[in-house]
Amino acid sequence: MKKGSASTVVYRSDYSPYAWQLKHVDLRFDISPHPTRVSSELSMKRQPGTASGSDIELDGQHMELLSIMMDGRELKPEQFSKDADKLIIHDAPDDCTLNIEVLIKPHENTALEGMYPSGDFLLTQCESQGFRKITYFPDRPDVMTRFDVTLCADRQKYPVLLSNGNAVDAGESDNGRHWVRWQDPYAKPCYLFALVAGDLACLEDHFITRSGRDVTLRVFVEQENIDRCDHAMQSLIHAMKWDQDRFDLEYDLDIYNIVATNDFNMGAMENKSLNIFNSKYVLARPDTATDTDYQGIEGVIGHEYFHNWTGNRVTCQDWFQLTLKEGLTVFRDQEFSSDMQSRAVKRIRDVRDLRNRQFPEDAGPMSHPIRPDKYIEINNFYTMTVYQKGATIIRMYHTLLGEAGFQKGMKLYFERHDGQAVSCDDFLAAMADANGVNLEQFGRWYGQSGTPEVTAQCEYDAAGASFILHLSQHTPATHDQVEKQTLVIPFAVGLLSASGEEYPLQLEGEGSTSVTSRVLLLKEKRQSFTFINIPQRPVPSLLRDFSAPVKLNYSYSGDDLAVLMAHDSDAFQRWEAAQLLAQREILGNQKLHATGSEMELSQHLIDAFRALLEDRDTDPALLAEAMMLPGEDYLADQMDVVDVEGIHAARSFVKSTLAGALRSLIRSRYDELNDGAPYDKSSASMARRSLKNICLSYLLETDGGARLAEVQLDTSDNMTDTLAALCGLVWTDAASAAAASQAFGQEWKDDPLVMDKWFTIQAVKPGADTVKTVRALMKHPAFSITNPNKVRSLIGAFAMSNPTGFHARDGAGYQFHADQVISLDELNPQVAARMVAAFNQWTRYDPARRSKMKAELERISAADGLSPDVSEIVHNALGMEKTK
Ligand code: 0A1
Ligand code: ZN
Repeated sequence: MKKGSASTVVYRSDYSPYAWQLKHVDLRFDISPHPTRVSSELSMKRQPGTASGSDIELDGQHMELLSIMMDGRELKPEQFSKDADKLIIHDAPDDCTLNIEVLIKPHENTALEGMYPSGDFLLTQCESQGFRKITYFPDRPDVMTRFDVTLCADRQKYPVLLSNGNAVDAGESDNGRHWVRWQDPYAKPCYLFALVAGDLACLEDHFITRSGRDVTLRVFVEQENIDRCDHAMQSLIHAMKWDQDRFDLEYDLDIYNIVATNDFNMGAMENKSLNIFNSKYVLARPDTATDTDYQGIEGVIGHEYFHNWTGNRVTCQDWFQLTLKEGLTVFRDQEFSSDMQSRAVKRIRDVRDLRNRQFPEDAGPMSHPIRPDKYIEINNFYTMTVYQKGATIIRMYHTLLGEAGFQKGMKLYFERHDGQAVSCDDFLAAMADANGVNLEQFGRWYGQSGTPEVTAQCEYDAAGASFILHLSQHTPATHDQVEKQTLVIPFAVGLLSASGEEYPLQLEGEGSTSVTSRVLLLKEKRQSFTFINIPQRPVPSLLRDFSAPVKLNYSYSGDDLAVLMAHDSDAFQRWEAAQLLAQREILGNQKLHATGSEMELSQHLIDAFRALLEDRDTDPALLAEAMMLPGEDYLADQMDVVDVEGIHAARSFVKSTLAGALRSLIRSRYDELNDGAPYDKSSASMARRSLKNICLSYLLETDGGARLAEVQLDTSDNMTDTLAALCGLVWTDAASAAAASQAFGQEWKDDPLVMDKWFTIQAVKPGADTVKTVRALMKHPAFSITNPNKVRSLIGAFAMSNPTGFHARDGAGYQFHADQVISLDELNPQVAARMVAAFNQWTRYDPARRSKMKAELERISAADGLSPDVSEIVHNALGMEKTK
């Protein structure tokens, strides 16, 4: 599919309401593989008091207009005008009915937006602006209406016909065709519309809501996958119950359908009562899916379900408000996963993700506030910033107001806005009004981009037994915004004695307290907090639980970190201390490597890791997180000019030296965890597997490690253990790696999701040669450039998760990647735009790499007919040089 029309900038400040009310829409789809005929009936009424004239403006792209009627009469050519994006009907009466017929060609749609094929079935994806590729319509989230939908198709080829709401009627028609009529009683914007037509199998279950509604739950998949739906179904049931218990929110229809597809641009989509999922977030069987997959399914099923209230019942006024539904719903899914699994482990993973991916985004060419002020292509704004940073802003409301205050705010938000399309300001107002607090300054988080830096300094007065914490904040200028304001930063702290006891935190002027953790509010540029009755110089535990999305500047001593790692009552802080120790060690060695000196490992880190390995009290999943060294990208982010090879060499050195020094301890922990117990998916078992496999990854750095991995590979009864062993063999270049990898590829050649893993293992193997493997794998029969999962697992993994491969000195990685972006853009601009972002950090590298990346960006930018999606990102990336 050829891309859209010319790039125009859309500004948040230009918002104005739609001039018409859409009272009702009736749609009929005559589905056939080639053109599908879409007939619509729109009942329109002019909004009283709107200034605009009597034109009705509808969006529409890539379709053939067959006919338009107004109030039963065919429109004459002079009564409407049409271009590549819009249909304008002139001089419409204040109340009118439009009947429009169009033809669309789902089978030519490779962009996977609008209506498109997947395997033998057909489906739609409308968020954010895909409905305009289905029929002419006011395609904006603030136009909400009730949809009646009739689907008509060949019964044999498309026995299952699904849309939103309730199936109210069905029947047979001529030529072996049948039809089903769906009615959604809730008004919704068109981005929540969906249809699915195909021969799908389904798993069915029920959930009785708190008030007694019996909801039929169905998970639809291609026939061969019917044995992989149980976990998704259980996750859905858990999510429905959790939302009642924790948020007092109940499901509002009698049907909840989920459909899994192999062809999807994103993770999943919350269409009203007809969620459509990337099969990666539905299908799981112990032998095909890892523990991470199982957890991902639970999280994404929860996320889409939670959207039913935060997104669907209350939606966004315009796409600038995307974080209204996404930040809030990510917060809700994070809380759900925390309540289902380990809260501390979930928090660590979320923070790691934010730091590794959102912080660089916010410091790069696509930097934007969680509520952006302008965009060219809205699809480029489904970002880590809008989603993950957005969720941390919601988490800060929660920290400031407490669970009860937060829930009071949510209640008022729904009381005020159920059934409406609203803004982030409305959410803030509900939180503020429900709690009688002023959140005006807090609201700046919505409009300010960049990662704030908080600098801490400590002063201890032994004579007065007081401890002063000086805090200051500064947000560096970003590509999109130079002037920055002072924010409200909730800063959680604790104070520990040298032996690890936590002191009660009494601020000067306050009465005594037993509280040992508290949240300070940093609202000014600088503020000092004096704690009294602190008998010894304490070890400060700062920014506990990562209470705000900031970078903390504080130089803990090695001894301080050892105290925090061993004793902090906040598990997140113990992990953080371990990470800081490891980070220092790796970056110190990178410097040695850069000057050609011998690398060395301090006893500090060895002792710290020994303590982790000897710890039999802590959750093994937490220990595993602590043993995971900071990633190369995160380390790169700590440097002014990234030293690709140096970071890799230093990190590898630290890992293998630790492995050598602690080998027998690691081995005994591995043996103890590798107890031959059959697989189960409980959190406790997952935790044990995660520690076991981290131990294996260290043992693979030592003699005999490969043998252990080979045995694990042979005896494994689950994909987590299998993949850990295979990755280990491939990445350490074990003698058996090639044969093991080939056997795996052969065994799973017909399983798309497992093959994605196989592509990724090979794509992220460190080293400048990997680009050749990736190029060769693109010819593998299981690879397809039109399938987003394949593109992400091979090309995306190489460019985003293989620094020594992608940044190979000769520029071969860059050139390969640019070639792929250019050819992908012809097919699927959304995915191409995600891929091109691999170049976004180009100005952070040495001059030779910079000029090679820049040349590739320029080559992409000059490509014929570039989509607005890719062009917006490339344009910003190239603009980065000016700000350096
Ligand atoms: N709203 C979905 C994500 C999503 C966004 C855009 C899509 O197509 C362009 C598809 C899905 C969610 O947050 O899960
Ligand atoms: Zn979402």
